[in-house]
Amino acid sequence: MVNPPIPGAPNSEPPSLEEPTEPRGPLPPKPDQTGPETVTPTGAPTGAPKQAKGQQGEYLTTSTGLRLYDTDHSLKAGERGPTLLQDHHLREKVMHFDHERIPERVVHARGYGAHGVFIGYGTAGKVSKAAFLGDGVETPVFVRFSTVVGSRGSADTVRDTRGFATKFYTQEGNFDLVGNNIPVFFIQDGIKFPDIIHAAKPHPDREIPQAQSAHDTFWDFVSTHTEATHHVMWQMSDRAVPRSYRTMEGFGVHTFRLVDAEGGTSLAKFHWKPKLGVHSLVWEEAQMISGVDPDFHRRDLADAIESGAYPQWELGIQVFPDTPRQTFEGIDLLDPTKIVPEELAPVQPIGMLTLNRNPMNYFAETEQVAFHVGNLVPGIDVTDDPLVQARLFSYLDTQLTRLAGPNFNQIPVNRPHAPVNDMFRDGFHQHAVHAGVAPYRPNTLDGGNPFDAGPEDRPFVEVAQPLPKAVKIRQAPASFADHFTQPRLFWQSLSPVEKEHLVRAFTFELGKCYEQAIRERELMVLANVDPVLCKEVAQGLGLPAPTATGRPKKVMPSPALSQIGRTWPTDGRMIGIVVDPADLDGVRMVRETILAAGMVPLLIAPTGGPLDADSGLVAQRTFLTARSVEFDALLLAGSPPPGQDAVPSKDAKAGVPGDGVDPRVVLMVQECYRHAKAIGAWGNGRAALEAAGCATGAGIVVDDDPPKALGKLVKLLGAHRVWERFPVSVS
Ligand code: HDE
Repeated sequence: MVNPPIPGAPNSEPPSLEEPTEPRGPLPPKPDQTGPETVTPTGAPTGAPKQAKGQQGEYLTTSTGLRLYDTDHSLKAGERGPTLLQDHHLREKVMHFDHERIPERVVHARGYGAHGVFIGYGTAGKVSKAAFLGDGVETPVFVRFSTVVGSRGSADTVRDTRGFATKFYTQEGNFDLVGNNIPVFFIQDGIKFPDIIHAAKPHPDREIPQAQSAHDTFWDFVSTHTEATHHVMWQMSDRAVPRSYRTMEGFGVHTFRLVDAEGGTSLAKFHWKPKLGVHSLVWEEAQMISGVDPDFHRRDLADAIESGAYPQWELGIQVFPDTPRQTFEGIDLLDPTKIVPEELAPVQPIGMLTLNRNPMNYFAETEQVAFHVGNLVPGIDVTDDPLVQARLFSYLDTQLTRLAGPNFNQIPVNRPHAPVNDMFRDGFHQHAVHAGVAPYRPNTLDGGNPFDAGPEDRPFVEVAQPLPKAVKIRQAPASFADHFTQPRLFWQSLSPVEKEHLVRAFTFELGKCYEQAIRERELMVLANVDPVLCKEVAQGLGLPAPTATGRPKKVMPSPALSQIGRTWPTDGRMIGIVVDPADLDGVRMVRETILAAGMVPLLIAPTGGPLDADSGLVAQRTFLTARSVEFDALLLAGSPPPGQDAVPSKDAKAGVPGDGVDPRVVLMVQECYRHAKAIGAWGNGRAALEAAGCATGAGIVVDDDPPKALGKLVKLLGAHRVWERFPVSVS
């Protein structure tokens, strides 16, 4: 189809050649308005449907639909003259651009979302009448993962709590489960939220550090406000540096009240369990990724979904009897700084979440999604946990400013899939054209519509919860006062290597504080958690370890809190392959096996481009663009070059690059080694191991047969890291 000429437009005449960037006539429209075929990180086509690329049609228009012939030049009084105020297109274009940004979220500003589906198992039926939990019921969802403290442009892999917010578009209205990847919170009462966030955000004078808790104001607050201790323990643990959103647990944190079909109630805590297991980065790796690939987590999620490796989480609940005391085994269920160990109340699976579609537009969907803990459905209610009570106010309130007015539920990503009949009218950005004259009740003019739902119509009815005889008071219950028993439970449940990471994290963060008094005060807190933890951190800081002020209660460790010691599926894991051009057959074989197993091979070569004329193999990374932190494991290819031994000479000195081993490969091997990653080699690939000083030891696998070397490597990958490589001093 050829574009019709626009009468009167300057470009309908041949343009003058004097101006270097002359106005250009409209290009012939593209009949197919879809984007390019999508490819996986490996470069293979995914077969995923092409996304629409064009906007509203063939011609560029103004926002009111007027066709434009030129958007590259403003209207001027002559070629060299001033711009005319009359240029309505210039003014509209710049005005709209000036207002493209909306305020970022005050917390959880950096996030990444995906669409998916939730399928109920029906197993929750005996405790909740929520229809979306029914057997085989499919509910569309939108999930947004986030960091808490950093700005929207900060890095993904900072040490922080992660948000895990899910919007279920159920047939009974939207249900939002706005949770985190840590099951407890810093504070017990919502009135302290501004305090903890002000303390965690960058210092107000210089606005540094960005997206970090390693600074004085954070530690000043948490060392004096000891109810934060349990959360701080999790935040200093490996949980706060997840390997991927796909390998993170999620928690509803608060206790919810479930209502069954007969009106019976139970208390419950929600858990998301990732199918791929819970895995983390090591701290040095996380820091390096912040520079090398600040978008590491969002890229990982989008790539996995695009390549069809859909991430999955099972939703589970811990159920407790709804007793007047609202405690379980002595644990106050209204205290959001407490968990109930899974060994005391097992997590019962109730449904499966699958993320299977990337957003088409980041701003429209991920940025504009508005979660709210008050978005509930029949069968799920909130409790009197003072933290969730404050949240019930905050989310609506913040959306008013962030999304500029009260009609944010009309934005496509927020729109319920259930019919809406709300009698709310007008306001900024009203998109509905409401019929009728009587948006009030009672009315006769609209025939009395809409009507109250009767009991058989499944309305949301708050649980008629009897209240204890009480007086108005600004005070927490006595059971909220124990700030150290559960942090100790967490510490004692970790494996030695996880304990060591936790000690290092405390030592690192406190080591970044300027105020000596803050470090000393936090050591006092740690003394009340566990003397070994306190001693180890004190040693790292070069300070004396204080003794506890209280008498520690005995705890029963909860093995479920440790993420180490199990093996997990390896789907979607990245295996870097340092290519040897002399053995492309071996490389091809290994690459195909990796792909067939649902993992992702990344070929690394000295330079980019095809590896040879006819193998079809292409370098995806070069020694310049690759960095070890991108991979979960590393394979070093290499048949012996003609006339040479596969095994390097005995004279090669550990740590000194041998002949022909590029120093960047040596660095890659050394970093993988330091980060406890499995490393494999075949043939002359051994030379790189030798040159890096990593030829032997736990997690180093060598075989002359490439598939065998890969097989051994993948076996190690199931456990995520090779911690046996390093002796652990903390126990
Ligand atoms: Fe939030 N929180 N929060 N929060 N929260 C927000 O809402 C707030 C809390 C959580 O991806 C804000 O839309 C208060 C606990 C997530 O869009 C804001 C309190 C948990 C997200 C807000 C809490 C969370 C938010 C900022 C103390 C875990 C990101 C922007 C009473 C269970 C949602 C927004 C998304 C976002 C307030 C405590 C999770 C300001 C006042 C506890 C995952 O309304």
